[in-house]
Amino acid sequence: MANHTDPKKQCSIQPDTLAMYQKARQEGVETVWERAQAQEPQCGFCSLGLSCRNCVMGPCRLDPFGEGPQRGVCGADADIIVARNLARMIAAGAASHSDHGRDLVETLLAVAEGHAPGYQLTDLAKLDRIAAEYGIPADLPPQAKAKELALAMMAEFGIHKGHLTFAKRLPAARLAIWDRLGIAPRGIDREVVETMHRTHMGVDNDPVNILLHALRTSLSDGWGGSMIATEVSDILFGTPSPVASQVNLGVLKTDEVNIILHGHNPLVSEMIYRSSQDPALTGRAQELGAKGINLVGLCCTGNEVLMRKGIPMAGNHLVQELALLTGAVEAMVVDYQCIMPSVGQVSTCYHTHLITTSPKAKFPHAQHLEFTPENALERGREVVKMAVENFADRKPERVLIPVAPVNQVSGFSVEAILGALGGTSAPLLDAIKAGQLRGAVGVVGCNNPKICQDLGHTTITRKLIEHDILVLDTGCTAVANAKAGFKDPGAAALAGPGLKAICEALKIPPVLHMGSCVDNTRIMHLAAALANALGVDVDKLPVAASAPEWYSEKAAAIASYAVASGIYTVLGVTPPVLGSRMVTDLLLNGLKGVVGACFAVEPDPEKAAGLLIRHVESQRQALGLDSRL
Ligand code: XCC
Ligand code: SF4
Repeated sequence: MANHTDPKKQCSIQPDTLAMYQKARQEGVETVWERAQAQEPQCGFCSLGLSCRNCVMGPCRLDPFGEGPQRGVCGADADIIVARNLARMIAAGAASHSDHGRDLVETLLAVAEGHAPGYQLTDLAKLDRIAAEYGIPADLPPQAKAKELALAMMAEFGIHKGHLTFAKRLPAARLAIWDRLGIAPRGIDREVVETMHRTHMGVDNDPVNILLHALRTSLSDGWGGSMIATEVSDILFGTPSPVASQVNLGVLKTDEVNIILHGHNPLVSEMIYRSSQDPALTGRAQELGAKGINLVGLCCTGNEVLMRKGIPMAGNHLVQELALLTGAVEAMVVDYQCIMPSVGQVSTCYHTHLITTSPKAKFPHAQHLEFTPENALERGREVVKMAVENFADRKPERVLIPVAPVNQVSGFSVEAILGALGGTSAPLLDAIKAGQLRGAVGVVGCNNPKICQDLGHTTITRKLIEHDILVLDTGCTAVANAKAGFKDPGAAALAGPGLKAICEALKIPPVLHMGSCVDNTRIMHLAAALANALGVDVDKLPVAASAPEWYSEKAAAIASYAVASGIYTVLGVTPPVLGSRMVTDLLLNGLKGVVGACFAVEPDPEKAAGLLIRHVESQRQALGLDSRL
């Protein structure tokens, strides 16, 4: 692993990253790669999950070689400590997604009550559909319906009786498995809190019981907090449909005011988008010598506005510092999650304003302009104005925009995919049954400096489409694949003959962008719809998931809800569990007999693609379809 962080080795496969990394070295600006290098060798106890600081009788660490201590001060052994640590990791991820979902629900309520002037109910048909799922009377007018929906969703964050509403999208067989295991999620917050409780010293000391609850916690994210975030975002800002755009650092413009939207929640970025269209502000930009105002995205908030508005994407996780190094960014506006604390420091090396917007997420060297549902419209204007005025301070001699942008098509919501197929999943299933399409794989997740940037995503994706497997991507994978050109409709040429023919007929790329990381729930929703249409449980489908370069606690939650929903998931970075043989064996094998799916870990992306292809083909065989095994 150590070599991956050797700066003499390539840190990325992407020309824009490599060029900007060069500039960082020349200008002496520290980046994530130097800091990763400085951490080597990383702590072996922590890497194995064998350290615990859950109480101050500790911290404790257990000896993986069996010579030193085998129990913490309280008596916890390796199995207990590893299981507790993993459960807390998953809970933190579920909490992050779900708290993001809550912010949207609160805004939905504010809109319904008429005190969120910048926001509106944009997709009323979707409001109708979601309200119907929640059993809200169809004949209510939109505002009243939105209010009922917001209140019903809020109730699901707390104590709730029965299943979370969206879990009913799954086949009954799946819910029966959860009930039998006692892992059907109840309240969204409740499962996270219960994880914190169970992992306190002296509560749950059965590693299997801890891990089952960790799965329940992840399900409260996947079929609760994240899915609510996706669906409410669509109601407020519109359900995505195919849209052409561009990607990589080349989307920044030398002659325009550049504003980067970074983070996760579309509540802020949508308001900035609206203000950037304001003639008074574009006029002021022109007075200062700029041709206009250029909004671009980073990470998942970028995915949100790309999916709905076609805003171009500057890059994924490991590009965030490098984007500032172009010297062409007037403002980076952040909400929360995946924003490196270092961006404030990097922004001070240039004229860039770093602007924070959430009371939950303040940063060093940033200016804080807090957004609420009530003030968002006004605040959006203020932020754009600050960026525009800052154009005067740009130093043209320090600007480097290293590459030309790559074209991409984005915006593949479940509605858009089914719409392209004539309104039902039948044509998709027919293509799978006929073997023209072998199956589908969700390739998702982050960048991680332990891995050459985007190598994992693009290697796996290319192998899958060559094998006639449709790739659905989100998050930072989606950006990686777009940069590699896989989302240009011309990329059909890279696919196997079956997938190629489908893409050409429908004029779609072989890699469909389904959104941000909370939008992994779009993939889950599609999988559930396919399972229902086929009359089988999700774990019988020729589908799989992969997180080749994950770093985040949120990714741990996503992978867990995918597996607990019946989807085999291959990780490219080893989670900190190897200190317990029992936990490792449960994740890699035992879960298969329990939830019908398990994890695999394979750092080599070629081999990981092989595992995914083999899984899809063996699922086909089990369904009685032709198989290339
Ligand atoms: Fe963050 Fe969502 Fe990971 Fe990218 S993929 S590094 S979580 S921005 Ni979500
Ligand atoms: Fe040590 Fe147990 Fe406290 Fe963890 S909970 S720090 S293992 S004493």
